[in-house]
Amino acid sequence: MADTVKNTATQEYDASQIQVLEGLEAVRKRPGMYIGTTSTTGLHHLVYEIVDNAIDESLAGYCDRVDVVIEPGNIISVTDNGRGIPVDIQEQTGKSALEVVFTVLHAGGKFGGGGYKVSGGLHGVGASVVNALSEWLEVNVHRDGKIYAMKFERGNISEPIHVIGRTKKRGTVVRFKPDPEMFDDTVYDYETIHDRMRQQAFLNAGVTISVTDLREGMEDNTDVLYYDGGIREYVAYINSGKKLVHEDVIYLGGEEEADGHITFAEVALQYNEEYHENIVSFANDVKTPEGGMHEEGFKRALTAVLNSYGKKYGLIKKDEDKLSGEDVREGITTIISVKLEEPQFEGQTKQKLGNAYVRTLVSNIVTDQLSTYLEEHPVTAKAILAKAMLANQARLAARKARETVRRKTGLESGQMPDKLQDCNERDPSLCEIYIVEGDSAAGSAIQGRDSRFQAILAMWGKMLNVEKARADKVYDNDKLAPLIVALGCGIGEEFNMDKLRYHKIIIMADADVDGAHIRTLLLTFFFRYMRPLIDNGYVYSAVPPLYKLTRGKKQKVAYSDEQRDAISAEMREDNPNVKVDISRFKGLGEMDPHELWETTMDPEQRSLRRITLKDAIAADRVFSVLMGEDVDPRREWIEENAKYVVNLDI
Ligand code: 28G
Repeated sequence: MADTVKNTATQEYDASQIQVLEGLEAVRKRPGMYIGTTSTTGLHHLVYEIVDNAIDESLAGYCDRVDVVIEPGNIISVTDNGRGIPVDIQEQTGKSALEVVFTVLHAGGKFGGGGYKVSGGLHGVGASVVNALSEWLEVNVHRDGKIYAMKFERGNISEPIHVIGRTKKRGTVVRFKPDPEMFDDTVYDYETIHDRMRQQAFLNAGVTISVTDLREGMEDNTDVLYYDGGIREYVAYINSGKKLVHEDVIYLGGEEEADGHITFAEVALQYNEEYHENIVSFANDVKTPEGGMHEEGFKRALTAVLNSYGKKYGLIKKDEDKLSGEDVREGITTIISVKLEEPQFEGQTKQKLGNAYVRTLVSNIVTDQLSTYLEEHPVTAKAILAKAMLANQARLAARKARETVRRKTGLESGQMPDKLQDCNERDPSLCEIYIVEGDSAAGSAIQGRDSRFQAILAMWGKMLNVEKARADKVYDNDKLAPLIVALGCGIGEEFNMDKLRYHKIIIMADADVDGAHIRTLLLTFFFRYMRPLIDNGYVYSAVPPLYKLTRGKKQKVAYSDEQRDAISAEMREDNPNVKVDISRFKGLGEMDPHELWETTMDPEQRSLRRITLKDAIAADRVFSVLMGEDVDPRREWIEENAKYVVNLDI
């Protein structure tokens, strides 16, 4: 009798499994379709996906603590103190919500009534995808005084739901081990997870998120992230160490209800004394780097409010003194966060918020509350206005300076600078420019290159510190002007990609501290004034070799210590006692033209590192430390981080 019951149960269980298996098999067949990539980025997305579910539970109002642990063996455990995923069998499906969440693709929908279903960077592919891509996953639910457990292997149920004990707590614990069959690399990076958790803690004021690394030797990796002030503290964090135009972070926020749908919007902002704008926006805790309606609403209202304040108090007198959007955003740090029930993500990479009513909502909030704030804080108001009006004047001055530079450098005439040895090819997509630091390296590069498609631009000495300079100074700078003219695409407001003369811009500098310095200065310049070059992947770093190995007449070069050892072993394979001479390349300048061509410039043999700046805020912080006014801390920082700077794209 007991046997019969068990059999029936198993059969039913098998039958319901078939469909589920098909669902999750699809994920294992084409993981990239569900998590974007199976690189380390995808590996980290698994954690974010699970944490997002816990954050959803906090947005629903039932959870205020999330603990993330990296366990030995790169196992991830996430615990929340929410209601616990429901475990009772649902009538329609014959399964528990718990099983559905982990075995049905796109399971989820709105949690509870009136909450926002937050979908992470992957837009809600959810826990089932994590399950499918895990060697094993186990979930414990503390609910109604009991602890329920369920286990899976590669998405298949290995232990159906059962009670394993009693508890006084409530909440959900998910532990999983990413499947090495699915990922290139299954080693987690504490910093990456920590950064993301900090962002989530900023965006969800009042939620405590702890991050702990229990792997051997990682004892120092532990932090508890809690920000009562939410995005106010986020702005203060980004601006920390910068000179401020005003002390207080300005906070504006509110919510709106229409058709039973509730939309929440908040903005925090503070001006610093630098010249670039830093606006970072989110929709449902997902970054929207392409902007969208929330950003549009903010920008529109900011410009309008500052102009009307200026007019009202006689600061802006004439119409031609009217502040532009760029003027009022100079030096601004802003976080915009909106939460809505059905976000529409648009644009090429689905990173732009499309819901038009959000523009009106944000614009109304900013118009009303910022006007009031300025009235109540006249000192801050005057400081912001003064900054924007100065920006306005500087822009006029820059325009004039540009005219002068055009005449001086022949920007218009098409005449190229003396420091450029141009190539013969005219099609930009086939052309490369090497920016070479130092006299002798440039000399070797000029002789060693393939002049059909490779141009060489020599640069000398210390460059202008662009972090501290306005556009007019940049144009007038004698180091940067030749670079601007050679690239042909203009800078800042005038940037025009169609005029770019080379589609590979290759920075060639030594792998030492000075090389790191020049590389960072150039990247700062590109980042601030020619940002699309980086966004489009046109900027590279040359990778010069570190060692030369010689055995008799045979010579090889190595780009790392590991490669040196491997090549050395290979060279003496047939004769272990033979002498392999290993010498270190001290710098690019010491290579003869032929060597430089073979090791660093020949497209058939060289390796190039593409420069990507994924996270504008992170980059901003790196640059700020590097470019700060105090020379000593900067030098120390470069020395400590030279490795990192050399490998900025890693
Ligand atoms: C620890 C790591 C990740 C979660 C909950 C709580 C509920 C839930 C999660 O429900 C199924 C579908 C729509 C209601 C909801 C509990 C309502 C009542 C929940 C998590 C049922 C999902 N009681 N906590 N899912 N919904 N935490 N943490 O995943 O109708 S997921």
